Amino acid sequence: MKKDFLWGGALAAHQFEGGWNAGGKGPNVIDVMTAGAHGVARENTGTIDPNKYYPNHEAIDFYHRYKEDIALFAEMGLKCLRTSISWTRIFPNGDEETPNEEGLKFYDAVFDELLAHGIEPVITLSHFEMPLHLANQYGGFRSRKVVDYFVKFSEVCFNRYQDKVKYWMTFNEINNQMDTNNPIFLWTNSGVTVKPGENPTEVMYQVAHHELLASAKAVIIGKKINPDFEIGCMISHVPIYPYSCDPKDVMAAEEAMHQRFFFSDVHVRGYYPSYALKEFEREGYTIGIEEGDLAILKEGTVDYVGFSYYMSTVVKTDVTNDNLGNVVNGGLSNAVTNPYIETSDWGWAIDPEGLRYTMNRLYDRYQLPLFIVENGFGAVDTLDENGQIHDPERIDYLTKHIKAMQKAVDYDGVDLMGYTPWGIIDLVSFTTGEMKKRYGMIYVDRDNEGNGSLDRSKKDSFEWYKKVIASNGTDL
Ligand code: BGP
Repeated sequence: MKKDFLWGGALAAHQFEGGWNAGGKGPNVIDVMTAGAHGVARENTGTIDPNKYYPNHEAIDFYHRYKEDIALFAEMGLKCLRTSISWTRIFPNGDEETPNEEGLKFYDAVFDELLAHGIEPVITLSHFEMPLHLANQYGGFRSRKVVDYFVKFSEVCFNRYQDKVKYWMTFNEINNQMDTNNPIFLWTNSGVTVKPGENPTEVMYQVAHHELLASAKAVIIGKKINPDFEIGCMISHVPIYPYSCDPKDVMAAEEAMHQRFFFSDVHVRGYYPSYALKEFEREGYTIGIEEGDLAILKEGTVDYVGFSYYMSTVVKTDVTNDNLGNVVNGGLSNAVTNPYIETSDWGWAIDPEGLRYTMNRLYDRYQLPLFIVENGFGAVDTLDENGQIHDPERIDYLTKHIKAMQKAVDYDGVDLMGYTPWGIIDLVSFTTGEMKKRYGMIYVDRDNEGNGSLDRSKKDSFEWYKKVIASNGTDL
């Protein structure tokens, strides 16, 4: 890999910080979500119910242990750490005039600690952490006011951390909400719940317009504050394969891929793709786009394409799948299982070739540097009699994906900035709220009910990844 390749790890504030009401932080949309399990949806309780358990409230308590954790990240040799700034630490309700100084100071301390260890912060501004007040009071990104509040929050962060942070992303996995069958996505991405009688897809596109506008405005302001900033988008990329070479299957996959590309097409190109405009027309969607919006989208395009890659999926014509609302089929009613590949315990298809395929498609389409900002293997880890974790399956998953990534770079010529595997330290799962779905190379003693010492220990993958980074990816 190139000399300055950003080997790192990825996290998100709500999944690992804890301290949900510390330092003046306000509640966000995830703070009202209980724990679910594989196949059991998380409940959105709307307000905090003192009788319920909310896994994100304490998470793994990085808020109080950041020095210890950053020392471990440094020992592993990370060149960068991707995390998010929790919006409600900075604006507890979202619509205040002035930011919360204590929240700003927390990230000063975290970024200083990272930089002191030679670790570059890579920052997502919105990783499912919208202030609850903005969701309840304004209907989240249904409202253009929330566009202004997000832009203000971004501006405050850009100004404050302009000498500490160079790499930014606006919205995490902004395209998740294309799956309107699963209410967790519109809620966590945008603070939106669909009302009876509404067309969920039309609501989603309206909300999407506001987010794309907010992202473009943030990019424009960010570049004025510091022209050296690199500001990217972040999409979840789950490639969709045709089930067979039947041209009907091929076209079904092509059409479904519009879902995957819609957001990045606008982020990168600065205009709505023709297939989306045709869809609005065909379905009779009325999307409120005000004068001047399109010029802003055009001006505020991104510098790089950040994406997550976990799995691939398959579609087949003439199939109707009634198991929607399931993360694995991504809301596609014609999704089927891929007979050629294995899945994780959570049903996620393990497909390293799909990463190379994705990198080629994205690079070909956009001709911008790519950044793999999430990839990983969620699994149950078991302690042996000596309290050690041996995780050969995780090492195997990551090795195969790194090899596929290297092939895309060395053989296909894709320009890649870095690789940050997801959940470098165990954290709360986003989709299920569980602790037992672990991605980390550092184990955290905590279970699904919130019991455990929170002590940290190294898994086998810790030493393995350390060696990978030290050899710049040659010693796998
Ligand atoms: C992505 C999110 C992350 C993360 C990851 C793994 O969708 O950006 O926040 O959690 O997926 O998903 P899960 O935690 O549900 O296994």
